[in-house]
Amino acid sequence: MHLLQLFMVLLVGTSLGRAAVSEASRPEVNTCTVLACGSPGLNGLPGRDGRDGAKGEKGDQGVGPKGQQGFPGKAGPPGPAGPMGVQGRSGDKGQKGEAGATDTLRSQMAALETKFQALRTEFSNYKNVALLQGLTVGQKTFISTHRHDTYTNGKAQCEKAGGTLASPKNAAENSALQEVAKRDSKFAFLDVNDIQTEGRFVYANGAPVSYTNWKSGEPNNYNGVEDCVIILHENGLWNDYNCDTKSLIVCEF
Ligand SMILES: [Ca+2]
Ligand SMILES: [Ca+2]
Repeated sequence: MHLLQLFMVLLVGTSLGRAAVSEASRPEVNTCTVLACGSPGLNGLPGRDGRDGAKGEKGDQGVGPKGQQGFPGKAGPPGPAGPMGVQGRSGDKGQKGEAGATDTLRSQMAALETKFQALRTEFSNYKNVALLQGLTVGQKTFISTHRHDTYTNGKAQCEKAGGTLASPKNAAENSALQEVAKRDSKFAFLDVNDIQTEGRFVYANGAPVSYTNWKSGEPNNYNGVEDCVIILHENGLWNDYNCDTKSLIVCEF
């Protein structure tokens, strides 16, 4: 008998033996198991806690959802004083604030007062200079321009300066004007003419003359062209004269 055949015989015999035992121990009627058919027992007491296990390995850091921001903590204690800083550059000067209305008016009044005093001083100086060059009689002052010009030009020069050509209204004024003309050694035009009506002498404003000091034989309207008047510096007498013949221009203020 070969080994394989011997092995198969042994394998079959073993199986038959097991089957015979199972058949002989099997109950004939009751087929239920002992546990299934008996009364259930009471639960036993829980066992004692086991010993702590060995420490496990550190787990991976979890990534949970970000929580809400907490409340700010209390202020900490003040820190030590820092080092002294470098002094900064002074700032630009600020604009002047608006003064009250009263202060503004008072300031303007003070400024005007100062300006007025300066103008009065300046005017006084000019007046002194004028008095040195001119001559005052009563409220009237005669001032020579030291220029020789025609009646029309001379009249315009005086009016531009705020005055008129000299026009003495009495003997005192006539003497004063003669004195001014004598300084320039020249006869001077008066603010008198008969341009409008021959022989009817008037002031430049058209009013008839109220005072005259004619030289003997004047006015003669020499050659029919003498419609203006001059005062002779030698004696203060008047003579009708040609308006276009240049004479000394003396203004009165
Ligand atoms: Ca005339
Ligand atoms: Ca004449």
